[in-house]
Amino acid sequence: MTPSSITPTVHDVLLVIDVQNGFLPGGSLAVGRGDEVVPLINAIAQRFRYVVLTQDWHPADHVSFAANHPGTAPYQTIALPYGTQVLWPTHCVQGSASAALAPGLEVPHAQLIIRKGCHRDIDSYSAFFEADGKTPTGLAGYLRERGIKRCFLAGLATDFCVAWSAIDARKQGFEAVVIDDASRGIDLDGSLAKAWDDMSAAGVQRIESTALG
Ligand code: VGL
Ligand code: ZN
Repeated sequence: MTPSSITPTVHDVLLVIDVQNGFLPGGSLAVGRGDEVVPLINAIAQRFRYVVLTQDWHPADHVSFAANHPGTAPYQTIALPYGTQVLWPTHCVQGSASAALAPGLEVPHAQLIIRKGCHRDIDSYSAFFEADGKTPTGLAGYLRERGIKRCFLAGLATDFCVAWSAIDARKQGFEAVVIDDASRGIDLDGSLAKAWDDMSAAGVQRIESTALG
């Protein structure tokens, strides 16, 4: 099968990762050209019967916010019990405008929204597991009960929440396909290239949206 002939079936899901105001231009953790994914995702989503959205959804005292660690600055890293954590600008606080889905996102047939990063002491880039690698969000069970075999992923940011979700999808036994042109990365100290290396090693496929027939 050539890459230009992928037709989504009832065993496929589109995971739309964190297309939220906080990650768009003007947001506190803006991803460069993040707004460009919105019209593309709106179009791609029409091809999928099953669409799941995710929202980064942090309490104000979340451990990933530099503001909650006196003497630190955004984008530096600290050691936490579950591993190294990048400290971020305050973003996507539960119920805030930053946490709202992008106003232009139009995916009315999406049936599930997964909110993640809800616990104060642990971050969650992945739609499947929190950053300890073992606390599940429930998404894997939901997808299995729906007979899903393959996850297509798009959204923000390629090198954090999209990559971690795609790799965890593989760990949970799903095929995983990242739609590159419908995603944008933060690229912190080479994190984008590293994320692609890690995704390739995990068996994640990389396509352009034009490959969806
Ligand atoms: C994300 C950094 C912090 C993401 C979320 O959606 O990729 N990145 N929180
Ligand atoms: Zn976050």
